[in-house]
Amino acid sequence: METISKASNFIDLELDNGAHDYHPIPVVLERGEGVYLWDVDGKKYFDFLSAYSAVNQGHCHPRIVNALKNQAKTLTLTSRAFHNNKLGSYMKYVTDYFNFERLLPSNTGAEAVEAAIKITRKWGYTVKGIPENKAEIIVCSQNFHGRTSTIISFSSDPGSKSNFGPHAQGFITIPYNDIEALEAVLETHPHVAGFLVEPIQGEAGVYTPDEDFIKKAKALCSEFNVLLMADEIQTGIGRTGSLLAVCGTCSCEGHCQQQPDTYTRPDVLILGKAISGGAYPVSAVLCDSEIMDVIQPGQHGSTFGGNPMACSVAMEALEVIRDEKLTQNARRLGKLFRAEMQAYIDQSSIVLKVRGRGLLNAIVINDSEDSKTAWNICLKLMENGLLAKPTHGNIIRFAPPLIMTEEQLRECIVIIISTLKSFE
Ligand code: IF1
Repeated sequence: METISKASNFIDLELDNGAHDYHPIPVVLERGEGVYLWDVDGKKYFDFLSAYSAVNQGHCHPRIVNALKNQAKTLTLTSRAFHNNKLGSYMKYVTDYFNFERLLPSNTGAEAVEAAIKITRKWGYTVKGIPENKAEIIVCSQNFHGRTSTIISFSSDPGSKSNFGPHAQGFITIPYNDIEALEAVLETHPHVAGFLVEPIQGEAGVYTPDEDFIKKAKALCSEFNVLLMADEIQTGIGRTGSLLAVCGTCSCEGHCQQQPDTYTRPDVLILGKAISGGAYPVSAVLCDSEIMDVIQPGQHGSTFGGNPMACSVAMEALEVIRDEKLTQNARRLGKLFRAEMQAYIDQSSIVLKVRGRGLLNAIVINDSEDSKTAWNICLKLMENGLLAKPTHGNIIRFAPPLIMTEEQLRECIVIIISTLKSFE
């Protein structure tokens, strides 16, 4: 007799009582460990989304969970009205880790992006000398930087933007990976304060730009006295096989700030997601004093920003990336994944291409953007024990935790290719 899944009860509770702001894959998860997830019926899956690259260190990593538990029993939140014994050491640890002078703590990625916009605008007025309320920030089409009212004002996705107006002003959109367009805007717009960019566009479908795009963008930003703002919320913390995607394709041990020929140092670095290993909401903006010091007491803040829980969890999560050499593992396994997928794609009728860097990859399905094929493939992958989700239409993102072993990855490749073949 077929067992009845318990999932529908949980799904109905969400449908009956919650906002319908998502259309999830129909699986109800109750436990995670490493690269694995289990649903409420006890079925085991490989996680190939990693909570959109927040769980780079794997689910419920024991060191991160212990840091969470120990801090939770001691002191969770003080607010910034008072000091606490974790924030200063956290700020030093993270600024040393990424080679910047100062850190502004926040909680979600969008919150950090908003802070970066405020810092950049204020730098534009008080340092660059842009006339009040005239500052502009350049963004790229197909961007994803979060879902606040300001951020969706410069989204090019109608679903994220329409009917949420009136939209914020002061943003100029150029095509992604278009250096000439960036230069043309900089030459004709003297009030530009910053260029906000994802080194790889995740949500758009894992678009990897030309290798020298970020380096050339930084050179133009320097020439025109504009801040390069790198949104590494999804691409950072080892995901792309470098500590940061702006590290480029260097062959370092993942900390290539010492190799300026391959590393493009942004003026403003925005982090989130895996900075905490997905165990707690943590985000941050890093820059040097000449930029961060435009913010004076009372000019920015948040209730939870820099709380002891966030500090303890994030320090341990970043230490795990380093101790377990997860950046290097992502680089090695990413190459293996794309090579194996390409070998299949060369004779596939259902997949057009694979692209990505490290363990941030995607395949493009040979069907129209509005087809259900990618979705149906993900449903079949779920049946076959692997969880992934389409980004847009016909693109499926594959982003497992960076702790994956070669053996596990090869097992997942078999699942993915056999599933794809069933759609040939
Ligand atoms: C959703 C996307 C991914 C991000 C980058 C800032 C943020 C994100 C590069 C904001 C967040 C999440 C948000 C989540 C799904 C997921 C996502 F599909 F939305 F675009 F990963 F690609 N910059 N991305 O990727 O960080 O405020 O969420 O902490 O909103 O559906 P957040």
